[in-house]
Amino acid sequence: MYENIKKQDPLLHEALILEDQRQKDQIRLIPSENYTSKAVLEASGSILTNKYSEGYPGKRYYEGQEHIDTIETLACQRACELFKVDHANVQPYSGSPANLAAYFALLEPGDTVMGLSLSEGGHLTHGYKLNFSAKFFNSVSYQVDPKTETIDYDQIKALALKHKPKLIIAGYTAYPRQIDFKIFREIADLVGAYLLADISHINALVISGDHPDPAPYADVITTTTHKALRGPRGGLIMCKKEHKKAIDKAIMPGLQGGPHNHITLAKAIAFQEALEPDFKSYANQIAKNAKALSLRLLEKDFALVTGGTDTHLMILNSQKSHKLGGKDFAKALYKAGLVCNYNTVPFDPNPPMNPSGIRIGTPAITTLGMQEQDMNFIAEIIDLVAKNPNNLELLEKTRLEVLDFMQGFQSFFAK
Ligand code: DSN
Repeated sequence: MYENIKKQDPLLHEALILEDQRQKDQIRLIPSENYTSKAVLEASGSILTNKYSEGYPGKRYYEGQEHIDTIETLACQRACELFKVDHANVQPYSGSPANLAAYFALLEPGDTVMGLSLSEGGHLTHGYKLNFSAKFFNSVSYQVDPKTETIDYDQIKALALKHKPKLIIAGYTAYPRQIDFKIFREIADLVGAYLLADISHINALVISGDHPDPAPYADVITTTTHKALRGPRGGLIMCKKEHKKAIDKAIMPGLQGGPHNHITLAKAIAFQEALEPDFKSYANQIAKNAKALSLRLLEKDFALVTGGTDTHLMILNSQKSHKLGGKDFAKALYKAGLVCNYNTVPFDPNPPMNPSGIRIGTPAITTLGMQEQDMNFIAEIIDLVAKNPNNLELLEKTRLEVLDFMQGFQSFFAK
């Protein structure tokens, strides 16, 4: 594998091979990560990286676009079919540029935007103080209900009436419950705001029907194309037809230059994969696995933010359940062969670099074929590590057990 890199640059080749093996050996629970198909990988590494294509199909500034136009047009058509939207722009380099383009298309600098605060599960681009979304716009953050830790629609309505935002953002990075896009639409209409649904995390669940669909309600929908959707690293922006012109203009020339054609090809391939019936079974299984894992963890007295999950992810407040900070917990889990990220919990007294919890999710392990019964093993390991985070001998013994367990899930890589 990677023979040309090996010949040309052995140092980098070694790092690449080690990472390849790591992804096969460990139980990867970071909810935004996954394993793409070989076709998506091939497309991402294809010769399309050699071509410049500023503009849109039929309207480019460079010659030699006949094949690129075919690919981009197909990618857009497949995205529209997949998410049942009027218009799709497949050029955003990732989720953050897609969100920035939505802002540029709908707002003027200084306008008020309302999103969930970062520490409760919102994204940086939803109004975090150090991000463009708060530097160029007036950011008013809503928070979850302190008791239930769930979205507080009454609070959002009250804040909207007070601050009259021009844009309300629904969709999160670290929130384990379903979003009611209909209520968001009603609140937005009450104050004349646009509604942006960022479905980066729940993209696959929206496709399978395991999460409510924002398409009937949102003006603009953004998503990354990786995560549960299992495409290449990239972004996608979709909208109602009345916003088509503004969205396309915001991406190019507003924000980006040449689209990454190799990634457009990979997106088109991933969208077709997601249109196949077995994608729905995969997404259903993500939700079933998350539910099973959450129930096992609750039986073991873990404190789950909101009391559980009905999506693909959950947040464990390890500070509360085990007096163990999220960073120390994640590092101990890593030594035992489980990979997750540390995460703030609602109203966290601790800072993001050393927060009170961890975030875990099931997309990647579901791609490998794990099912509900496999969640028992994972819950046992998480429990063992939470109780013995400093027992290096035990963590190493556990890592070897995880390695052995993972041998049962290697057939995906042979496909
Ligand atoms: N950084 C991504 C995640 O891990 O959820 C969100 O952009």
